[in-house]
Amino acid sequence: MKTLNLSILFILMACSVSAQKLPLPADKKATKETIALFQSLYKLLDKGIMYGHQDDLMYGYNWWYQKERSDTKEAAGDYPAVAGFELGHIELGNERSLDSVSFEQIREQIKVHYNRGGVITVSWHLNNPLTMQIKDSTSGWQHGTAWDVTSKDVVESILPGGKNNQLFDTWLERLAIFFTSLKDDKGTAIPFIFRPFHEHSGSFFWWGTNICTDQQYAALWRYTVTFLREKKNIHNILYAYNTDRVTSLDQYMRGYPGDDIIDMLSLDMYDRGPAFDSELDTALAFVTNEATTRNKLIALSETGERRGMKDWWTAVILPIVSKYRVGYVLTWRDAYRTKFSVSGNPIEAFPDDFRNFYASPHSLFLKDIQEANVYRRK
Ligand code: BMA
Repeated sequence: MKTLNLSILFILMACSVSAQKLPLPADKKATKETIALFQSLYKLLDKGIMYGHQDDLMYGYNWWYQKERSDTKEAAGDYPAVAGFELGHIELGNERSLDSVSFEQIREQIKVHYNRGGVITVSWHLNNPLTMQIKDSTSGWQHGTAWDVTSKDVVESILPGGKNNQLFDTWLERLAIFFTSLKDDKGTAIPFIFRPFHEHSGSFFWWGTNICTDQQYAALWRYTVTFLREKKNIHNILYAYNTDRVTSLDQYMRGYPGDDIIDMLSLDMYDRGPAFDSELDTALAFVTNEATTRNKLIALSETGERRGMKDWWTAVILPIVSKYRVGYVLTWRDAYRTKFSVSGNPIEAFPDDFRNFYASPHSLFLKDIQEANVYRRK
């Protein structure tokens, strides 16, 4: 009897230890599907590297919004595990994004990818609310772009007490309306990763390192998340903190808004030449270490190939990223007909190497994560 009791006790202890090991999202009110996504992604950190592609389901090099189409699928035979979407200009009340993609169609494809069991990530190149240059379709306001860094007063101007605080609230309101509309057929809120105010360590967006103070940056984050969580009651979001290339942890953490806000530590680094290998290796070492200590998810949330390199996927990105607990690697958009290529997506240019990346046991595409049932659907 005593032995039996003891063994039951051990089983109970073992269960509670393994349950304790899985951390929870920062939002204490996160929906159960959002908790499931967070914990599934956490577990997948030890399984392999998901492949993500920006706007994969919206357009490709030579097609524009054709349902079921995907450059990734055409190259490798499967959809990416992570589908990226961009919401720039939703704040203006426009029907199309800054990349001319219809928000209605984005909503539709988010749902499609969710139903397939894929992971969704959303970026937001929101305009500059202070330097008003572009016409807003609804209110007549004029705005500059996300890249307009001509003033250092932007963040201060939208925080409480600033002259654009009300305007920023309107923008967040529009964002919230879109987020609230992301539901499946049963009315369940679709969980997704949101990565606003990205690439903080650079100074090419109005929220960049030298354009606002670290305190203002953290306050901007906290204000935004509090607005969505508390005012709008939105609890299906995992928030990704993000920088561009960095050389130290101190630099990476500048302006970090706090563990109660952030779910994922992510990094954007494009390959601009041979120094990339060691730069990425070093940065991933301290970012993944920090994320592990804080029980956060991890991603290389934007990257792109070295120009002209034919085996970048298998010779550079895969070996470096495989050394660390990186959840996903996302390459940027295959901009329709423009071959816009800061990112230069090498899927089309070097499909054989991409197929080798796909064939690697370390890379995870949609079919691999469908098996993981990341939303724990019955
Ligand atoms: C950038 C470029 C831009 C695009 C923006 C948002 O990196 O691809 O052309 O407008 O992302 O998708």
